[in-house]
Parts: sequence; structure tokens; C-alpha cells
Amino acid sequence: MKLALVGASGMVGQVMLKLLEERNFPLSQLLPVASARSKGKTVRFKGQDIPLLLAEEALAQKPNLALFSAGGSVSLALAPKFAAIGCKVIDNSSAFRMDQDKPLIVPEVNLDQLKADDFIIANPNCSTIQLLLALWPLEKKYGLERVLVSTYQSMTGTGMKALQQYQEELQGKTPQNPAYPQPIFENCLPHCDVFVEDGYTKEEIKLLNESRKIMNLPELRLSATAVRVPVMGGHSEAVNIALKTPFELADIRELLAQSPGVVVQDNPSENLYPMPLSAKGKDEVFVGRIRRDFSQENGLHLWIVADNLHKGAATNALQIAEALIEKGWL
Ligand code: 11C
Repeated sequence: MKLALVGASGMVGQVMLKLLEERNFPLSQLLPVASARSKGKTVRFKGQDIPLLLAEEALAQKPNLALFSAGGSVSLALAPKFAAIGCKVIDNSSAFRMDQDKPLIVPEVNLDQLKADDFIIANPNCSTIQLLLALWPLEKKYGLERVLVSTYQSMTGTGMKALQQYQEELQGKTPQNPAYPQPIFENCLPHCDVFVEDGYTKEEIKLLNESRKIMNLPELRLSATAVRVPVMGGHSEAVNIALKTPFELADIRELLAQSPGVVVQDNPSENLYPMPLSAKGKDEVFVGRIRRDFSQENGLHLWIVADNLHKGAATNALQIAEALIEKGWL
């Protein structure tokens, strides 16, 4: 298996490299790809320094699998070229997620939507993935009437430029090339990704549209406010849910505790709840503050935290790749 890693020097790419090693992913050759700016640089993999390649150089090696995390425009330009030579592409950008003919996969939810002849497979947005690991078991057992999501998103979702801005502001400097239009140090920005129609941001629209597609619930009532916070370890989400049918709180805890990829961390008497600091570097999605919302029928509150670079990006992509191998499609 020859694996091209497009965006190998980025934040998600670096986590991909770490996880490829940790999971002992079966590959015979790694082809790390970056832009011409990184020409001459290397990435570290299994104790070796491997030179970064241009996309054309990697294509010439005829990889079987390409993992893309270099942004939407790179994916739009290059993913079809890799697919055209019979290479399976798992794309971490938003470029293809809503294409009707391309699957958008969270393995714990909709692996059944993956087909043998899919060549570009989309990896969902990080905030969607962690949300759905908790929502899907609830949908199956009780039905989702309505979902309200408020996110508290890590700067790592924006990338290295955001961490640079934070560091400069921390040191009292004025950032020369800021990632955000406002200061992020000691601040919260109700602004993730760009503003689109009706006053929403693209991140908020992604949460709605991707959730509908992945769970195959085109009428799902979901609304979100996405907020950037000066945090590193992961994204947090305060989620308010109205279920369609009555529930016992103990059953919800049990259901979530048994759901794949979910860890329940919920013991208020010991101040135990999910936090970005404790989720950092982990592959699971952590759920806590599980409690009834008494203001509405069948109402429930959850607090959901995950490392957006892990389950929100690299882990999910590698799980898809592993599923392709297991099915004999790779
Ligand atoms: C953020 N969720 O935290 C974004 C990062 O559509 O894949 C990933 C953007 C995407 O800003």
C-alpha cells in the first residue's frame, strides 16, 4: 500500500503521521506531499526523515490511498487527479462533503453509506463528528425532535497561524498576519469560518447540513452557534436536545457509555466532566454533564468534548481507511 499524505506538514497532517505509526497502519511506502514552499523539507516517520514531495511527484508513484488535509482549494484541484488513477481519496476538507455522489462518513454512524466504487470519500467537519457520536445512538433509540448546539472551538481548528496569533498577543505584540479578525488572547469570538447567509457562519451551517446527510435525516431540526475560544486541546459543545420519546436518565448514561467511540465522564460530585485539557491527544469523544432539561418535554443537556485533530480529523479519516481495507476495497 502506497499512501500519499497531502498536507503532511500541517497540524492535521502531523497527527496523521503520529496515528499511522501508533495504529501500525499497513503501508509499504509513505508519500508525504506539501506545497512548493516546503520543497527540501522532510517529515519524521518511523524514525526516518522522509522528503516532502510535490503532488505531481506523488501521483507519478501511483499511490493506492491519499489522505488530504491541505484545505478545500487543494482538494478541489488535486483529489480528482488522484481518484482518476484509481487511488482512494479520503478528504478532510469541506470541498466534497455535500456532493450528492460522495459519501460523508463517520464510521460509528454510517459506514453502510460507503460503496466499493467510491473514490473520493469526505471526512466531516470536526465539530460535526464529535456531535454525531453522541446524537446517533439517541436518534436510533428515541428519535431527535430538535437539537441546539453551542460550540467552544479550539484554535487548533484554524491551524498554525492561529497559534502564532495567540502567542504574539500573549507576548503583548500586535500580530503581523493574524488568523482572526479580532484578538483571540483572553477573548471569545462568535465567529468560526466565514459568515454566510442569514447571519450564520459556515461552521454553523456545516453542523446542520453534515448532520442531516450523515444520519440521513434531511428534515433534522438543528441550530448552532459556533464560538472560537483561546484553547488548544479540543472542541467543546454544549448540546440541548429534545427527544421524540420519553427517557430515563440512567438509560441515556448507559446507552452513551456503551456507544462506540464514546466515553462518559460524568461525576459532578468529584468535579469530573470532559475538558479540552483532558481530551487532548485522545481518539475518543467524551460526554458529561448529562442531565434533564426541565424546560421542555423530553429535554436533555449534554457536554461533548473531543480533540478536533484526532477524532475530529485524523482518527476519523484513518478509521475510514481501515474500514476500506477490512472490506477488501483497498
Ligand atoms: C474549525 N471546524 O475549528 C473547523 C476546522 O471544514 O474541515 C475544520 C474546517 C473544516 O475552525
